[in-house]
Amino acid sequence: LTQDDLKKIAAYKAVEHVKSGMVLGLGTGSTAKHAVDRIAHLIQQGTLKDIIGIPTSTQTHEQALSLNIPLSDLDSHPVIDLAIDGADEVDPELNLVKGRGGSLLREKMIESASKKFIVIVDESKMVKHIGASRLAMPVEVIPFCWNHSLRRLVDLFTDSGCVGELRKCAGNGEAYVTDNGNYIIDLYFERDIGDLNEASDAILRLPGIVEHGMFIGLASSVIVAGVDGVTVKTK
Ligand code: DER
Repeated sequence: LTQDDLKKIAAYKAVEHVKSGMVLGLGTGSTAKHAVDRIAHLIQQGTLKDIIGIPTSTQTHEQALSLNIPLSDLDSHPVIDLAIDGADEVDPELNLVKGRGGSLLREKMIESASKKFIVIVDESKMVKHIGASRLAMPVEVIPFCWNHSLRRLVDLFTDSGCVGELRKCAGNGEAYVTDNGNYIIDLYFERDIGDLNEASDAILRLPGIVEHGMFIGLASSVIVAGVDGVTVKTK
């Protein structure tokens, strides 16, 4: 079983919770892609009817459009029945780090407006503490004086050995620009950042900061696909 097989298994399991008539939050990333594919297949088969998809990124919008999933947005559907999305990290309390694909802001807007939010991951995403791995914790910032924002973010977490860097596009080394026209500062911590809510509040109080990639208490359940099988974690 490849990692992508595991992602597909978790995605298909989550789509079993989709019922006809639902308004669905459609996630972003390589795992959520499988869920969107599966939903489209079931609509095409006639198994699922009257589905409306709310995409969490332009990337997912394009995928869903090409698969003929009827689409709308949060303005038309302020309450969503079910959102299905991946995550970069999941801790034992089902708190998440998301945003390594750059879509954290729209994902958080849609997933926090969803009655149910099912997270789909392969087992490699499970961690003891989020924000304490070598991997990035993304923060979306306005482009204006981004370096000032970077410095203020790093200063919040000096005790955790924090470094920050402006996310660049792979190809041309230009600053990565989100769907919302903002930049992303990736924060890296050497040590645990402690209470997540305190860290979240401190980050969001800084002027110029739009949103961060910690999804605290948002997930209803997490479907984890591993080589030994699939487990469903609920709070
Ligand atoms: O960037 C994101 O928020 C994605 O959902 C990410 O968290 C998961 O992407 P993956 O399924 O490709 O690992």
